[in-house]
Amino acid sequence: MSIKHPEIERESQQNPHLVNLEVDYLYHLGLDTSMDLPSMFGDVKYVCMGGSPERAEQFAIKAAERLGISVPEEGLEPVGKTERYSLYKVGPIISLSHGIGMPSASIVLHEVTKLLRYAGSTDFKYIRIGTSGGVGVDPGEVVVSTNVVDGKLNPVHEVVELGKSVELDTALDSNLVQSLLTIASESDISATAGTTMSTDSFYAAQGRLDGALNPRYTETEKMDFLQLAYDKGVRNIEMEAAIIGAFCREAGIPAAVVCAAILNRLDGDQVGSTIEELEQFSDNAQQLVLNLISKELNLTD
Ligand code: R2B
Ligand code: URA
Repeated sequence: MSIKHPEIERESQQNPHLVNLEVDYLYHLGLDTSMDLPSMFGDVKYVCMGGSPERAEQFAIKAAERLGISVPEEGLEPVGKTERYSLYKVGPIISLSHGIGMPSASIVLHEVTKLLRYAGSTDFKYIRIGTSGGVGVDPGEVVVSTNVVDGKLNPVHEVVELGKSVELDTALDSNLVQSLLTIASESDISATAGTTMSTDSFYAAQGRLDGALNPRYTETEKMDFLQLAYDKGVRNIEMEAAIIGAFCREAGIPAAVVCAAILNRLDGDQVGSTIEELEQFSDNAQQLVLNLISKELNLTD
């Protein structure tokens, strides 16, 4: 007997091959379509994701507080398996870790999107809440990405499929970006709008001089590049925004990226902030997104 895929039947642009699967195993999440996904996830409206499992849990707890959902003393239980990613469900919010880098983020984007479609969820949005290196932006500042460029400063994410290179548009959802900037302007969270550069490494691709290998560039070339990026509007550098923009655009899901700057790359390469400072930086970005969600859900503080 083949399973029912209501969302896929309705939206012809979705992957038509999935209807041939008896059970779709969302392998990295440890969930599959033999489970009652509609009752587990049918009400989801926001997928909030960041790199680390700890931050996914912290955000889930903060979201529960905002929504007035009590958190058991022993903490929140992740749903599915936690070998690769951690997924928490709090009311209409999924809080999810995506790991480091685009390959890791790409896998979980596919699986969480199939999950929500199988669950029959509608009108959901994806927001990455992450960390980044600021460019001319001080540590603690929240950068709301207006657009995303790759390491060559082009607004594309390049993928290789069947031996051929394909360039995907990384544009984010302008309404969601604008809503976040409006919310930021109404709060005391210090936020900057700017272009985000997404790269495939933390070290050379971000022009660092503190990796294990002898850089192929000089300090002057590094600073010239960072200044060029700044002049073109880049305000932070991280490692996932491009795949989030490209994937969500193709999938028709509104997406935004909100990252705390944890250092200013015009001042150096090392992240020297304390754990407490880093927690505060992440909290700034998380609170901004929670403010947006509270407003959209008409929650009073
Ligand atoms: C920001 O921080 C991580 C690297 O430290 C990476 O996931 C990113 O985008
Ligand atoms: N994450 C990055 O990818 N780069 C930084 O500089 C800081 C966080």
